[in-house]
Amino acid sequence: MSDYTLKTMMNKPERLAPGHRMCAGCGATIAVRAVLRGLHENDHAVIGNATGCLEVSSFMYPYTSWEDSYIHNAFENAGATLSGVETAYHALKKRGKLKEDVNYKFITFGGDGGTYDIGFQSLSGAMERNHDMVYVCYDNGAYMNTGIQRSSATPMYADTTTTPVGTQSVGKMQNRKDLANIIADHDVPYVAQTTFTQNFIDIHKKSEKAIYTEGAAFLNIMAPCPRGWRYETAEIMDVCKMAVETCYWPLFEVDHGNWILNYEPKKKLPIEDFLKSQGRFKHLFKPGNEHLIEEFQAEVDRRWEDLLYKCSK
Ligand SMILES: Cc1ncc(C[n+]2csc(CCOP(=O)(O)OP(=O)(O)O)c2C)c(N)n1
Ligand code: SF4
Ligand SMILES: [Mg+2]
Repeated sequence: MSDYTLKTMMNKPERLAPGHRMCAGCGATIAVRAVLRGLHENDHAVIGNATGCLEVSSFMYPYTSWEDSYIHNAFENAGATLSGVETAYHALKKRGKLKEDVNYKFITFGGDGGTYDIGFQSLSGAMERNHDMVYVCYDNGAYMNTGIQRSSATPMYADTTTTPVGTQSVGKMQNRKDLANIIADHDVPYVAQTTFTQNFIDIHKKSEKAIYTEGAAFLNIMAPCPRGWRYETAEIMDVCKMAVETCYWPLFEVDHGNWILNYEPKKKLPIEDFLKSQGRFKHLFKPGNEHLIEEFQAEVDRRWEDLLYKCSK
């Protein structure tokens, strides 16, 4: 593909049918639809999906929203299942048991809980073995389906049901794990971080690249959840924009070891511009909590400088 304009991309056939039970405006379904637009029209996919909001709401046997083959996985083995399917496919193709002109791609979707935490070992194994597959994490920064519990992707100071803000607590005490960096350290052919911005050009390009790069690829997509983050549904695009403009969620890719920064804000905005859009950070704006925002900013700055350094080499 060379034309990634929204008009062209939106005219592609949908591979996730409407009628599923995700909340209106959920970032997870937006992520899935964008990723699957990266598939060339005549190609097929085998989709793996770890348990989570996306899985329980899009596939309720005998109903499904998925137009492609679909396997529901436990958290722990989402990476392993698709690496097994991919291996079997290539073995059968080699023996001439599958049609030559039919192409399948292998894509796993997992939430942050299923990816950063519970399924991390099978993801790491699949990446290290360099299976020809894409693992997509839709990162909404908590275990949303079971009631907004913190995960290792939850940002510091977020108010969740297991890190509740109160007289004795200012929210989650730890910084979020930087999973894109960790997977890049596996030396896989392609790793990228993206979200919904720039008329979806960034996510569409990276999805196609991830799907058609030979070997293992990992996409980390910030996929906001209006319920857990506590913002009005229609504000999703502003929330994503602020994540990128404050450098909380930088857009970058690591293509065969080459670190590339895809967007550098002309003027990096203060982290307050991202935090104030969401109820989960409301307490940070109470008088006396200014130092918490300063600490948050310092961590964003540290990670941003680290990324600039990697991309400058
Ligand atoms: C091993 C295991 N532990 C716990 C659960 C219960 N459970 C189902 S969905 C879910 C939340 C998943 O969170 P995440 O992966 O971030 O996806 P999200 O719900 O946020 O989309 C949990 C904990 C489970 N199904 N399996
Ligand atoms: S709770 Fe959040 S992640 Fe789950 S379906 Fe609703 S918006 Fe999506
Ligand atoms: Mg989640």
